[in-house]
Parts: sequence; C-alpha cells; structure tokens
Amino acid sequence: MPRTLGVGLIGYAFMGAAHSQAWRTAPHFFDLPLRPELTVLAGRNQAAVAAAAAKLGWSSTETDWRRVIERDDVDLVDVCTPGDTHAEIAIAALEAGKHVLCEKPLANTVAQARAMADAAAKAAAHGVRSMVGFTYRRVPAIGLARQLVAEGRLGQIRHVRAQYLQDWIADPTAPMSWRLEKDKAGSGALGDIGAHIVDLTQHITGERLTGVSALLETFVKERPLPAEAGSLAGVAGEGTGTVTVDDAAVFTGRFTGGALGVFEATRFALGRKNAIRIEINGSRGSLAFDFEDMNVLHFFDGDEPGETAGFRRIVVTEPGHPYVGHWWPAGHGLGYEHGFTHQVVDLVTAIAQGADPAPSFADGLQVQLVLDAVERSAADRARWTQIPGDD
Ligand code: SOE
Repeated sequence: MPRTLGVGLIGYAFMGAAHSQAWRTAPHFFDLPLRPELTVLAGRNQAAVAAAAAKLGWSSTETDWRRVIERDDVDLVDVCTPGDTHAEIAIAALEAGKHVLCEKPLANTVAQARAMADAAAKAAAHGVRSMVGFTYRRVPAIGLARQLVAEGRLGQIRHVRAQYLQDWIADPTAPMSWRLEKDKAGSGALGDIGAHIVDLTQHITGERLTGVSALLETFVKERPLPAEAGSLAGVAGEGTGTVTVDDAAVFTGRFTGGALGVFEATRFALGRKNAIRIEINGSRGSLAFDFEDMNVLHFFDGDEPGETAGFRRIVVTEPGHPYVGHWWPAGHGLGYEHGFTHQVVDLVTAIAQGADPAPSFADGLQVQLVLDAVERSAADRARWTQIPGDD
C-alpha cells in the first residue's frame, strides 16, 4: 500500500470542485506511488465549507488557511483561491515544507510571481515540490501537438495563432464577480484565459514570447452586484459595481525562434463557451486544435504529395498516447476534468520521485511577465514591449 499524501485544499468554487474531482479520481485510474488523502478543505464560511466538504469528499474543514499549513496531516496545499491570495498562501506553505499546487495565473503581479518562484526554488532544495495549474497542457491532443513539433514534423515555426473565446459576461446584465475586480483577479480575460494560451503556445512550440504589442478593452464598465458572491456568472442583486479589468485582450508577439504570434482572449465571443483555438504553421506542416472538440488534433503534413495532401483529423484516443490508456477504449473520448486528473498524476509522481514537476512556478513567472508586458503595451498605445528573459 503506497504511502499517503495528505492534501489540504484552499477554496471550493469552480476550481476547487475540479481539483477535488481530480484528487478523488486519480488513484482509481492510475497506479500512483503515493495515495492522495482528501484531508482538509478550507473556506472562510464554516457552514458553506462544511457543506462543500461533504459534497466534494473532504474529511475535515478549516476556516483559516493558516491552520491547514500548521497541520501535520497535510503534506500538500492546493491553492484554488482568487489570485490576490496565491502568493501569501503558497509562500507560507512552501516555507512550512508543504508541497504546493497553485491555480493559474500564478499571481496578480510580476513581483508576487517572482517571490513565489524564489520561494519555490528555495523549497525545492529541501525536496519540497510546486506546480502551477495550467491543466490544458495535459489534454492528450495538446501532448501530440507538442510531440509533432519536437519531432520536427512542422519544421521551422512561422505562425502561432491562438484564441481563447468565452461569452459568459457578454450579457451586460450579468452581475459582478471577483473575476471582474482588479484587486482580486489582477486582470480580466487576459490573466484568466489569456494566460492559458500564452502557456499552451510556449509549451507546444518549446519557444518563448520575447515581445508583444497589445490592446485591452472593457466593453461593459458597470454591472449589477450579485445577489450572492460567486466566481462565474451569478444572479443579479441590488446596486451596481465597476468593472476594473479587461473584458478582452488582443495582442501580437514574436517568439524566440522568429515565429509571429497572434493572440485573442475574450469573454464577449457570443456563442463560444470555452473555445481554445490554436493553429501553428511551420515550414513543413501545420496543426490546429479547438478545445470544443478536444479529443481531436488536425495535422497537415507538408511532406505529403499535393494530390493527396490535406488536414488529417486525428482522434487522439489511442492507448499509446500519455494518460489515454488508463481511461476508455479508443474513440470514447476525455473531457475538461481529465486535464485536472492528469495534473494530479504528474504532480504526485514527481513528488514520489523527488523531481520538480512542470509547469513550475518559474514557468508561471514567465507567463506573468508576458501578461505584464501586454498590460504595459496596451497602456502605451500598443507600443512594442519587450519581455524580460534570460537572454
Ligand atoms: C473562467 O474563465 C475559467 O474557469 C478559467 O478560470 C479556467 O482556468 C478555465 O479552465 C475555464 O474557464
């Protein structure tokens, strides 16, 4: 029987529920070297967190995240709170010797993200591991995309085209939520969903963004206050609040290998619910992905003779792809939640092996540097803005 890994989850809204599902499910479909225990769920409201713990399968509750970090039966802290508390909680947990999984984006500012990355590097020297939750990396079709690029099947990357399209606040009467408040969320569509396409395109291509030119827009500046606090669209109550973040971000960029990038992150693409669309064009081939058809990768092989060349629709459900063989027979498909379960599998495996999991807090800091450059560019008439890097 493998040793246990006591998990303490902070936060129980949408991400808390997705992470709870992953902690519950992973040991039932993967042979894990450590057995996760859903030890404690933390939330500020005792009645609400007790109800969430019962629903999501947690053994105990706390109303102060500091108590979670003090507990000897907690080995790992999973941070699923709004971005304004990521740094305080994650750094305290790392300094207490707890492994940390932190939701994306890593933080609300570069300074916070840098402090988190520094704390993670210090903790790693003592065998304490950390990961930032860019779960879409763990969608099998994305893994195949990265593999094809790494094998040179696309050749030299020329174009990266990435969109993340949602519409949950396209209705101007949709009420305020913490995701629309800068002091809580750091930014709007840019950090919440733009962070995903920045991470994904860098992950697939193996290249980094070196500079951007950007526009941000807030289409609806005042919204009804919610009848009750919630993280996504809720029910309108009395009064109004001011939206202090972007509703949409569009930006161009250059990658380290010379490719040009075009990015769009918006919550106003009416009819698009969670459409992550990526197309990459190289000198030898192209690929295209749409999360709303997440088990499929489209691949154009430029080596194919023109008469029979065309985008191939690959259904990425064969057991030979990472993770896939642990689930269903070919063609039955995976869903949004599987990326979270795969995240738990890789994190627990890395901890057991004494390895640093990816994406690391350093990877999260790099995404934060891109987000910050986008905001600085947009504030200066879309001026070209370099992204600090090792070079
Ligand atoms: C809301 O836009 C959201 O929940 C993001 O915060 C998540 O990271 C994404 O996976 C789904 O949409």
